[in-house]
Amino acid sequence: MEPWQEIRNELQAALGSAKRLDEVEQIRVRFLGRKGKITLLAKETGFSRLTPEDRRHWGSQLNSLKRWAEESIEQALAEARAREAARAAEASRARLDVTLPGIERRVGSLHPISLVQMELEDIFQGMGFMVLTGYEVETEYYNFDALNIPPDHPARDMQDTFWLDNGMILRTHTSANQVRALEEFGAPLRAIFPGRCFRYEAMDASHENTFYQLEGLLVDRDISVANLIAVMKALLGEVFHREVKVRLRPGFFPFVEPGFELDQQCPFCDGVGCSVCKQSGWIELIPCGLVHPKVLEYGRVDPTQFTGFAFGMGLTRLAMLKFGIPDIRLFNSGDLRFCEQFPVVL
Ligand code: FA5
Repeated sequence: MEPWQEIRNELQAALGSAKRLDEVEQIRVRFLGRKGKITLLAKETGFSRLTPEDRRHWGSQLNSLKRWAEESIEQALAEARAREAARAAEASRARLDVTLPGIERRVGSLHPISLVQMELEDIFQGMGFMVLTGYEVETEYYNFDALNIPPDHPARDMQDTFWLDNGMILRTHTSANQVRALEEFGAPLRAIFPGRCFRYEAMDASHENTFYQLEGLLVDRDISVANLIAVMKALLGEVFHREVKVRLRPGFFPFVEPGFELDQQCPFCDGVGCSVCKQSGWIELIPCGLVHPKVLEYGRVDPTQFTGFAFGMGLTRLAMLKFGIPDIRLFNSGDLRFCEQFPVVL
């Protein structure tokens, strides 16, 4: 066998069994180093003693052997390097560095309106009320007509309405659920309707065009104003964690008769007078009244057998009072710094 063929076989076998980078490096030195087999073969050939023809033959064989050896070793080195990089990556994945700083997990918080809504739902469910949400996009019928507010009634102007192209409206109040609930469940009935309402209004610190109300409806036999006051007092006592003084003033809403505005003694100054209650000692809180017989009839409930009360509190305004929030526009601002200030209760 020609010597270059022997060296080729030997190098191939050596590379085949070398896996690590340093092993391949050693092979490179063994074959191509200063005293490597290929280098020595070239030196020891004694070209001057060869015939010109043999010299050409040996020269070209030696050159091609050297090129082949260099390429093969280079490729083996690259493969060994890639294998070692993969091994190192695997090892660093498997290693746990307990000195690294932890990854901060941000805990979300509930919107203050959600907090108040959840609290009220709990209180009312404890008094046997069911929770119904209804529809934000409503018909004119349930929002107005079925509540004893016919098209030409001036009370429609009390609530500026967003009209949709298809004749539907964005509900202006949660009272829109009253007749829906009566139709569906009949009497006796205890239900609350928390939800978002919309009014085409100019915005300021206490008026939003998108705000939340929580409506309550209780229909049963022999329900009177005394029942209404008792439920309202129980509710406010739970929300403000103490006994709350209330008073009723006459109020007008076509769907209740008689109608009232329920005021709460100012929880910030105990009725003495402060900036929150504008020195009056009272805060106007919950419009309410006894359900108008016509509304019961629209809901297919016999007004000679049943009476009821209804109230429609501003959930957004209640949240302002409870948390001392000075500007209603903060609620819809989407500013996380605002939401993060409220305790997470789950
Ligand atoms: C009503 O919407 C009646 N449906 C309430 C009612 C229900 C009366 C059942 C009788 C029986 P009023 O328009 O006053 O009433 O609104 C009720 C509450 O919603 C207000 O007291 C206030 O807290 C809140 N509210 C009304 N308009 C806005 C507004 N633009 N921004 C924030 N809160 C508002």
